Amino acid sequence: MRMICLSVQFLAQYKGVRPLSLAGHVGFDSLPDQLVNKSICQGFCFNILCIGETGIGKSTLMDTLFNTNFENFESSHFEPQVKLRAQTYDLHESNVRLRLTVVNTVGFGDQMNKQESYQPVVDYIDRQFESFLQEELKIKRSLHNYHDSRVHACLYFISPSGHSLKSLDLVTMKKLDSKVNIIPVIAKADTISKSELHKFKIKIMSELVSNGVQIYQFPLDDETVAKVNTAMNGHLPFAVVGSTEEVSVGNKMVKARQYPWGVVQVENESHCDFVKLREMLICINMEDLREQTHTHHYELYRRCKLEEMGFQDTDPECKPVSLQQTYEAKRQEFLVELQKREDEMRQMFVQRVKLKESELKEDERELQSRFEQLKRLHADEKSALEEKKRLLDEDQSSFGKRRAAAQLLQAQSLTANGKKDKDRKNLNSNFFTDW
Ligand SMILES: Nc1nc2c(ncn2[C@@H]2O[C@H](COP(=O)(O)OP(=O)(O)O)[C@@H](O)[C@H]2O)c(=O)[nH]1
Ligand SMILES: [Mg+2]
Repeated sequence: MRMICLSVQFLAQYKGVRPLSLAGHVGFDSLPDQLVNKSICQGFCFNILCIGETGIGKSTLMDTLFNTNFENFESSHFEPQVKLRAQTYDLHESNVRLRLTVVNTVGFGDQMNKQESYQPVVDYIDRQFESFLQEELKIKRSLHNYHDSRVHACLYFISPSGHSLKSLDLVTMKKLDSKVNIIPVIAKADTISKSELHKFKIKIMSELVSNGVQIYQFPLDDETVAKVNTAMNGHLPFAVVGSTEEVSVGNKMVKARQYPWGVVQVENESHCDFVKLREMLICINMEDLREQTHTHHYELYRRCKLEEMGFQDTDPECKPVSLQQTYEAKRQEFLVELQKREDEMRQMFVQRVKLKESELKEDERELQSRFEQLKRLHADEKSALEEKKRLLDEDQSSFGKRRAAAQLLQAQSLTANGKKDKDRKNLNSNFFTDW
């Protein structure tokens, strides 16, 4: 049925293509089988992101869903920031190989600041898109053996409060709904009564709608699964119970959680929605989740990124623009921008030189005036010294004169004294002679 549906779509795409009937067997009806064989050979890849607070039951549900024991690291409630831990496993069922990556949010909801909780998740999803885009843009691409790490499904674990969604739940889902297929689940659904669960589901859905949060809707375009998918869309969010413990019920062992008052069977549809989730996520819609991721979420990321880089499909007059034209236009834009910046830098340089020149001139003027001042000071000091020297010379010559006069006087007085002594001696000798 799906094939018929697809072939009608195929023909509708190519208007003007004439349908022709074949006269006999050609063989291209084996194409679907060729595709199946090729896919089986290549194997499949699926990546699940589990978002929910620590201890809400993420690891247990993953173990229960895939019937195995994944590497589980218990984390504390005191992580300084949210980290995303991705583990990749190789799983085999019959002849089908599945490379499964389980990404866990460690420390989600344990921070005071809500942004610190959702931002690492947003960044992680974008990083996976970015590395795929980078691979696509390479000249030598190796997409056939590229490990596609884009998140195909995001299980968002809601706490079974029975009350309403937390603001962190709404903010996170709103931030992610254009990037990933969100499947909300009510965790530990065995801790909430049946009537409360019913009301809680209605409340959650109405809160999601009123806040414009777009969750993943199981697709209805494939007629073979449209009925079951329609019914399942009405059961969202699935109320799940996880356990890998085997408990004996009747004469068989089943996965269950045992309580003093009874047993909650994980795979019993009247106990919880675990089977619905497994059917929808793995058995029916895994391929659609992968396809939606590529054609919807990745496409949006790619478009925004390429537009940001300046690429466009049409010009303002809606005429198609080739990659070459975009490249030329960008190159021209770049050259104009470069020229503009060069001019700006040149102007800036000239201005700076002018400024420096005027600063230097100012310095020179200042130095000149200081030099003049010092010269004046020096001249003043020189003339003061010369005056002092002149005075000193005068003093010295007057002193010389006075000294000469004094010496003359001294000599005269010495001569005069000598004569007096002689006269006195003569007088004395005359006196004695007379006597
Ligand atoms: N009542 C109940 N307990 C659960 C359920 N799933 C897990 N648990 C328990 O919750 C605890 C934390 O589970 P875990 O899977 O490690 O939580 P995680 O931190 O989100 O990975 C464990 O003790 C589990 O046994 C559930 O569906 N119902
Ligand atoms: Mg865990």
